[in-house]
Amino acid sequence: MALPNKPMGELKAVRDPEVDEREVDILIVGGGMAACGTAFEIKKWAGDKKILLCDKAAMERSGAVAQGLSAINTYIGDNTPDDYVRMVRNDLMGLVREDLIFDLGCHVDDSVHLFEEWGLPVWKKTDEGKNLDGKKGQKMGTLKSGATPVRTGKWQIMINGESYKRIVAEAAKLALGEDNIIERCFIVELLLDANEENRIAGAVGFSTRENKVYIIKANTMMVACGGAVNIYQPRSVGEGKGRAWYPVWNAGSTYTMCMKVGAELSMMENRFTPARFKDGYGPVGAWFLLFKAKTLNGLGEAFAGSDAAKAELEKYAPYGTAAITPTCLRNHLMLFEMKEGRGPIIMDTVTALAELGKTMDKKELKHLESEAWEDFLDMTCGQANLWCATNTEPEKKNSEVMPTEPYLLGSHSGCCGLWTSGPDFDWVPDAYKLKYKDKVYNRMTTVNGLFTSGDGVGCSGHKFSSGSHAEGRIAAKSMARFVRDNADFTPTLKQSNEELVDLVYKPVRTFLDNQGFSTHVDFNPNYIKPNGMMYRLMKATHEYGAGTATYYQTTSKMLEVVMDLLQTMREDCEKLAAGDLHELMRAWEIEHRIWTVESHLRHIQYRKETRYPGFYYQADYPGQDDENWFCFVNSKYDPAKKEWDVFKKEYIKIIPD
Ligand code: SFD
Ligand code: AMP
Repeated sequence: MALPNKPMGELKAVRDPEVDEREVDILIVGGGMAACGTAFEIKKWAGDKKILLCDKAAMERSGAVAQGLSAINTYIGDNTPDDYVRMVRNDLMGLVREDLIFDLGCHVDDSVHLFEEWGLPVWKKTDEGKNLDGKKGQKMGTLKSGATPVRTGKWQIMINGESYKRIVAEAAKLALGEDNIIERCFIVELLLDANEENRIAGAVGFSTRENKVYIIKANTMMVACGGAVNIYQPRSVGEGKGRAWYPVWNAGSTYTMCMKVGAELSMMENRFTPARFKDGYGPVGAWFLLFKAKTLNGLGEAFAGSDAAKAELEKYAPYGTAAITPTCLRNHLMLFEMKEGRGPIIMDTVTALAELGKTMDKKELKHLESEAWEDFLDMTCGQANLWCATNTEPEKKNSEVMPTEPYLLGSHSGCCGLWTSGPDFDWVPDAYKLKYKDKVYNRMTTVNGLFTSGDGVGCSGHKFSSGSHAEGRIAAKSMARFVRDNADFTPTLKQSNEELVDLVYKPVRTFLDNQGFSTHVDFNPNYIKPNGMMYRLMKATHEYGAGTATYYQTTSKMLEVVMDLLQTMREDCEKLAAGDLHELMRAWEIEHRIWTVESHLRHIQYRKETRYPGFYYQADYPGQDDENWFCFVNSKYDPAKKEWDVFKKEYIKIIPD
């Protein structure tokens, strides 16, 4: 159940919180697209089991889809799952898990059909080729009944999606039941079983609205807490700070919590450095694909088709020379222009709208202009605000586009995450099947009973909102089977309740014990506030970890420096202090961010090539080295020995070119 908003200010934290103990069969951590998919599906398969979902926020507006979206980027429609695999493989420079992507491609449309059934307006094409948006689209029937969506690219369809997350969350809540949901519950750590090695047994978290610690035992668990944002110094500073493209609340909890219990990570070196409308972070997809806009360099040249650009792309064949240039290489071309002194990069909205307007009457033209605004109002309203604030009418004034600070994610145009099992089909290589007691469980991590989906699953990007939901549903079925097959398991925690409360409330006690040592509550010889730690992390990654400060470039020596800084940060996290519940959440978020960043940079350090130019550059190892590095990079943190291991994992091609 959602607790109401705070009446005034933050709730002060107390030394000894209440303890709420639960024991369930299935625990879902997160309430975003993937977790909503799981919540919607799970009761059908495990209705007799006890299920609980914990979201750190309120599901109606939590996660990446909080502000809504204006497109669904994965809808297979008349395409085939094989082709979907080819597209994802090319965009991610050849290295992906084709079993996971194919499996997703077979199921994703069903989630889109459900969204429409639940009330999401999907744009439709008329027989005359006109676009019908909003309620008008309904006249053409549903996608499921055969209506034609408005395709922007081959895979994307347009929606009126301001309330997308509310619609999806409502269905999830109705299916699971409000009594089985705890909102505003931040999960801090996962807990392994006391009797069985490498077996998940529970999780511990706290309420951000009450002084309460949750200790939850579970037989099986899904962790779908999204990707990692605010790990690098954002381009937005000062009063704009807090604005980012991906959801600022997602702090790498998925990766950190799973890695800390020993789950294997894969491709953590991969990041997504998106090109976005400068300062407002508005996505560019609709402008490139729907409005057919071009980007120009500072000299007004359409640089992407130039000979210099072609020569640059040829270096990265076959990906660079493919019909659709991979996302990282599109960035690479922008950076190339900027470094050559031909910046800034401009989205030519004026020409695009004028071109489209040529065949339109006055009313249609007005509608087109309103669509340009709605694209942002539906998913990144800050960009529309910025346009207002800067007197930008897109039909009269162009806007700047800029590669942003890096994000870590596994569902959009990136592919970092956990190494998980593929489906149990005969065409799936054994190396891609993870077993527990001789049975394969799709989307299970290398920790028995621990599943993930959405941004959590590594090596299979381009799922987007629809694919994350579908993957949550795929994992739900697998979890239901796991819990039935292992019904005799009794989760037993290694730690006492007292030890767990001590862990979660440590920052509160550090604060209470030391707050009198200085006159300013934020500065103290005996503690550091999470805000200060955030600046330390961002400065380190910005300068040494291939942030915007160095045009996304790092070197072996710089990586050594940042590793050293991270080590000190981790030690200093022992002294994090939190005076209220919001700050306690911030303390745990920064802890999660630091671990996630460390895994990212360890992977970059290990992969001695530059696989994703435009996302990052390892200057000591420029270019791709297929001979040595056409493989996944995986890592594992050993919770018992507190040691990291980073290693290669074989890539297996399943779908021919
Ligand atoms: O325009 C804890 N995305 C787009 N997808 C599309 O289909 N179309 C688009 O148009 C897309 N674009 C886009 C997108 C995202 C954003 C922010 C913008 C634009 C501005 C991507 C999708 O949104 C994304 O792929 C999915 O949402 C990923 O799903 P999932 O479930 O993996 O992550 P989530 O939805 O963010 O949910 C995370 C949940 O975890 C909770 N959480 N709960 C408990 N304890 C903790 N410690 C927790 N930490 C996090 C969160 O509250 C949330 O509920 S465009 O750019 O291309
Ligand atoms: P974005 O708004 O950049 O997140 O992109 C939304 C969707 O459009 C994703 O599926 C992208 O892969 C795709 N996309 C964005 N820009 C381009 C482009 N220039 N060419 C092809 N696909 C693109």
